[in-house]
Amino acid sequence: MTETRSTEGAASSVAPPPAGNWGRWGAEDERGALNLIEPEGVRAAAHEVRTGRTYSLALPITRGNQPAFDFRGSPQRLTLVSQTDAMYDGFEGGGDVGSNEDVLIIPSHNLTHMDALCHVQAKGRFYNGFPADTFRSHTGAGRCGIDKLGAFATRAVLLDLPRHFDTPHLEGGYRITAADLAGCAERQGVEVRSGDALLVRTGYLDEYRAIEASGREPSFAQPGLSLDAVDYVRAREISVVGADNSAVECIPFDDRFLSVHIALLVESGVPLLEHLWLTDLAEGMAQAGTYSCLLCVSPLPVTGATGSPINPVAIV
Ligand code: UVW
Repeated sequence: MTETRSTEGAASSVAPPPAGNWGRWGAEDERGALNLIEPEGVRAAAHEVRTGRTYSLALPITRGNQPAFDFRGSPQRLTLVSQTDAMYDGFEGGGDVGSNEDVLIIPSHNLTHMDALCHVQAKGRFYNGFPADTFRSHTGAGRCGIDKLGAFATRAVLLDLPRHFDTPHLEGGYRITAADLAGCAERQGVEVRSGDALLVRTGYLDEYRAIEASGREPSFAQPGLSLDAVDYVRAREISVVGADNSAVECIPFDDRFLSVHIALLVESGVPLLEHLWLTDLAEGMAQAGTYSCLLCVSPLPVTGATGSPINPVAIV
C-alpha cells in the first residue's frame, strides 16, 4: 500500500519500507506493533500468572553507578522543600507539621526506559512515514510521541541467553541471531505468540555491575540483537522488545549505525524497552519452571516526549 504525507504530517507520497508495518494499522496510526495486543490476548496473559510473584524490571534511579551514555547525564533528585523549612508556621497548628518534596530531573533515555516511535528517524521519516520535521524543540514530537503509545499489559516471554549458553553473560559486541533466540525458546520450552512482549536477557547489566564494583572501566561494547534477530521479531508478530542492555541492539552496531532501532522502531513500529533488570525475573522463572508471564508497562504520558522512564512489572 502506498501512503501519502506532506511535511506537516498529513498526506503526500511515501512508499512504505519493505517488510515493515507502515500503513498496516492505518495512515494515522502512532502505536505501531502495540496494536498487536488484543483484549483477548490481555485476558489470556492474565492466565499466565502461576505463582503470583511480582518483579520490578527497573534499575534504581540514582545519580551514579548506573550505565548511561555521558551526554545524557545523571538523574537528579533535588529537594524542593523540606520539613526544616518551617513553611507551615503561618497555618494554625502548622508549627508542629513539616513536609518534604522533590523535583525529579531524569533524562528520558537514561536507566530503565521506553523508546517512543519518534526516538529515531531514518531518511527524514518516523514510523508510518511521518516526517521527522514534525518534531519541534518547544513542543516535542508532533507525531509518535511516547504519549501516543500509552500503558499496556500483555503476555511476555523471557529468553535467558546466558543460561542457554551456560555463561554468566554474553560478550560485549555479541550479535544475537534469530537462531539464538529460536534455540533458546526451544530449550526453555516456551512458545512465542503474536502480540507477546519479547524480553531478552544478555547478562550485560550483571557484567556492568561486576566491572563497576571492581573499579574498572566498563566497555562500550555490548551484546544485543543483530539485524538477523529482527526477522525473528517480525515473523512472530512481537509487539514490543525489551532487553537488559542500553540499546536492545548490539554495540558496535550491526551493518550500519542504529540499524536495529531503524528496523524495529522506524520500519516496524516496535517500541523498545531498555536497561531492564531481568536477572531476578530469570531466577524466579527458572524456579517456577516457566518463561512466560504477565507484563505491565506504563510510560509517563509526557506529551511529545521521545521516551519515558518506566518501572515495568512482570507477574509470574
Ligand atoms: C539510542 O540508542 C540512540 O537510544 P536508546 O538507548 O534510548 O535506544
